[in-house]
Amino acid sequence: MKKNKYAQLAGVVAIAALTTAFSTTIYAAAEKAGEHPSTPEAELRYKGAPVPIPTDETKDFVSPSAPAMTSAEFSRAKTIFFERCAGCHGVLRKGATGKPLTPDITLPKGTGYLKAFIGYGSPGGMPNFGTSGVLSDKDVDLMARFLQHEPPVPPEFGMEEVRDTWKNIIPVNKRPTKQMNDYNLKNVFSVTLRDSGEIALIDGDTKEIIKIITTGYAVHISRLSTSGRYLFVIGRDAKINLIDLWMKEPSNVAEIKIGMEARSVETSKYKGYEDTYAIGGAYWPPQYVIMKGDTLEPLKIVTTRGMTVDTQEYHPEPRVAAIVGSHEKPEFIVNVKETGKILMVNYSDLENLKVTTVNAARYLHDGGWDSTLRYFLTAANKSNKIAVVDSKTSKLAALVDVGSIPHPGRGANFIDPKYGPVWATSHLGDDSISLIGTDPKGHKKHAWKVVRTLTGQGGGSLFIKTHPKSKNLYVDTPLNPNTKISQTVAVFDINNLDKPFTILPIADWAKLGDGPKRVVQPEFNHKGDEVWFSVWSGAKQESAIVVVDDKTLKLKKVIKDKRLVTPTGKFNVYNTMHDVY
Ligand code: DHE
Repeated sequence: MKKNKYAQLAGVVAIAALTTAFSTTIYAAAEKAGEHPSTPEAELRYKGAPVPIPTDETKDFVSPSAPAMTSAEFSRAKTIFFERCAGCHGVLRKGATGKPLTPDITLPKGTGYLKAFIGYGSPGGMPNFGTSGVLSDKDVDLMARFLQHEPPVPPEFGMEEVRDTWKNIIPVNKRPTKQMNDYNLKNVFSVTLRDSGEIALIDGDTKEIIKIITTGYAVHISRLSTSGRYLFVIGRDAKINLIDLWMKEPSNVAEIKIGMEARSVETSKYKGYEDTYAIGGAYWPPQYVIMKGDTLEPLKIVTTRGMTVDTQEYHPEPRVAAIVGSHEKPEFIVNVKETGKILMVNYSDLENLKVTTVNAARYLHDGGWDSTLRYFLTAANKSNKIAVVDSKTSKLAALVDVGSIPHPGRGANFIDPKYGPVWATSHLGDDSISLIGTDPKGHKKHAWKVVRTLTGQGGGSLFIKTHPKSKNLYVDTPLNPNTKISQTVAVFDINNLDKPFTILPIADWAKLGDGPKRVVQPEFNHKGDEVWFSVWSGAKQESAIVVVDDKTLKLKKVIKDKRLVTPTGKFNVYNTMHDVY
């Protein structure tokens, strides 16, 4: 397995940095000599979008033993921290993707050490904020001093605050009772327009934009209600928009904020509870909120604060990562990132809430179902493991060792010609693709084992996808530092997995101007004969969606429109409703 080139370069840089005095001249010379990788914009964004918490609402603590700071300096440092650092290190700096940065750790290290770290980055993935020019020398110094003070604490967001944000824009009795438009809703796509805080609804048949709908800040993902009528969209500011696809012109019918920062939303999928409940998982405060499925009226808020799975120490900020709706029980399955625990939240009695805690591993992130929709496979990315939860028995089925920093999205299910049904993940930290056996009945020997490891184009992969009707496995690599890799996609032939992969030049096909043009997140149409890719450039640059014919692997259509600002995730209504991937 090749280690991500960026990580290797950063390693050299960090060692150099820690043994050398920290100065702009050194930065400049090293940059010229090509020693310092500058962290690409999209990678910085991936690692942590700005935390949308107003900095004037935090409780601040100035520690007498830490280096002095004026209140103006403290306030600027706080803003920089929320914009650049909190995504990885956590608002309270207890650590997640990034290392813990609480004063018990930072004070003994001192200002010089911290400056070097912030300036040059580290092999563990800390971006080189100084050498890349993202932070000035003055700001690097400011941050090094700030980190030695106690972390500012943002306010809580309980039922009163959540309810205050709730808007039932069009009450249920004023909504249509049947579909009022002619769209083939099963083949509509909801496309995240990350930097414009909107989604584009695109007709998968005509490839025309139906409508652009305003959503939350740095909008993140979409999910569907079981009936396929309601579309739920969550922004990083924890705003959830409920869009009614039955309206003549699909529109927002309700919205709410479930906290100050969030990433995940899901709906109840168990028989008898279709379209009944929705759940949102917040990063800050660390909590999940259960709502009515057709109005978003908040019903129950539950904190995720608690003890970590391994060392059993208290974590004040365990963020909610992926959530899936169980098909086996009236339960939501909730990944708690920093404690490494998976919660099976039973929604059949919200007054006497039953939560089964499944011990997994740190730090839980994204994941999806196996093809039978019984087993949930999810990445514990800092442990380089996939946790497998049996949603029928509410127990951990296995913890499977995979490559470096697994990042499956929802993963990909297919039949390996030799090993039977498998679920696959690609990785951020290396070029491997791990295929895990998922059939404990028919292929017991292979169940919950990595049965095969494919080698892809490189590290920096975020998403992998296939479809029950497809014979192809698509692996993106948007965060690879090499543009030849980040702007293309690898396609494996599922029936001939030993054959080398084919490379599709997706960004070239889009014929765009300058820009990073990262090719991200394959998504199939309803029929399973087309696969859609986003070509993700900067907010002021042209981006596109490229549609490929799955059989021939030929370009079918490029969707370009100046309203398609930074398209990233795409969610086909049918496939998302039914967990087809
Ligand atoms: Fe995501 C899913 C968190 C950055 C695109 N992302 C998820 C999920 C989580 C998560 C917890 C699973 C949700 C679920 O299934 O319920 N993402 C985070 C982060 O914390 C992180 C690393 C940094 C941040 O500050 O947000 C982050 N994510 C990104 C991006 O930069 C991406 C590439 C572009 C964007 O639009 O922001 C991105 N994340 C996505 C997509 C999914 C996702 C497209 C859903 C994939 C799917 O197929 O379901």
